Amino acid sequence: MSVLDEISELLQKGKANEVKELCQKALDEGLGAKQILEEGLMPGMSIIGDKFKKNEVYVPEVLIAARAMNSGIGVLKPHMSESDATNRGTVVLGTVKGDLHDIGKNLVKIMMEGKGMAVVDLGIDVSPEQFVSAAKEHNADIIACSALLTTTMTEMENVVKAAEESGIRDKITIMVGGAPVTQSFCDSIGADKYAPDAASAADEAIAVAAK
Ligand code: B1M
Repeated sequence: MSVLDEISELLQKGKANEVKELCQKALDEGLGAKQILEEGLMPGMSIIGDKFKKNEVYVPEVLIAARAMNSGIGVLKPHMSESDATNRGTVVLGTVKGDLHDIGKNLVKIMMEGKGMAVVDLGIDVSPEQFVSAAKEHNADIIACSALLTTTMTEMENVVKAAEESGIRDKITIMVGGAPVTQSFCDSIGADKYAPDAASAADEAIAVAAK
């Protein structure tokens, strides 16, 4: 079994320490952080997601798998930064109100910081008002919203409305993403940018801030 398959297996079993050690081993063997993420950690989490859907595993198993994924990401993080560039723009980032999923959001943060952006991470369950007030406080270029649930992605429209009501809409780019979010959903709620994954979110953010 390859080290990447082992990482996937151990992540599914929720073995946080072993996942951490194997991610380090894979790096030591010369594998890239991106490859370890995309071919080890993410496939493991995807299998857990499928099992969760079929009721073959339940919330506790998913939580310990998520913890193992986060411990692996922690080891990879220093190797995912492309540069130590100075501030290339400011992003206010969070998972929308009612939504507790943060692994994808954390990856977006890592990728954006890796490109030299300043990221104000508001965490999970972030209300539209919190997004807007943090954007004002930090004079942000971008509000970036993550959602993993079809029931919470609708909160993104409230973020757009809150930005309009507070008078900052013309000065801020609103970016949306997360598994259920699509370009057409982005267009339908009047947001500005959609990104399908963390790396493209960072590319889009750099392009926006450079304008
Ligand atoms: Co949840 N969950 N979950 N869950 N969970 C999903 C999302 C689900 C698809 C599982 C399923 O049924 N197959 C399903 C949603 C169904 C739907 O709405 N269509 C679901 C459900 C139903 C629930 C609960 C309601 C379950 C329950 O309690 N009955 C509950 C809701 C809690 C809440 O939020 N209020 C719940 C709870 C949980 C846990 C707490 C147990 C845990 C979260 C732990 C954590 O995040 N710290 C959890 C997990 C881990 C998952 C799955 C298994 C994995 C999600 C994940 O982290 N993926 C997920 C199934 C799945 O996705 N296969 C599932 C890995 C991550 C890297 O991917 O977040 O998609 P993702 O991020 C991607 C892109 O989407 C993108 O970049 C990343 C990759 O580069 N991206 C952006 C993300 N944000 C972006 C923002 C951007 C741009 C790109 O711009 C701003």
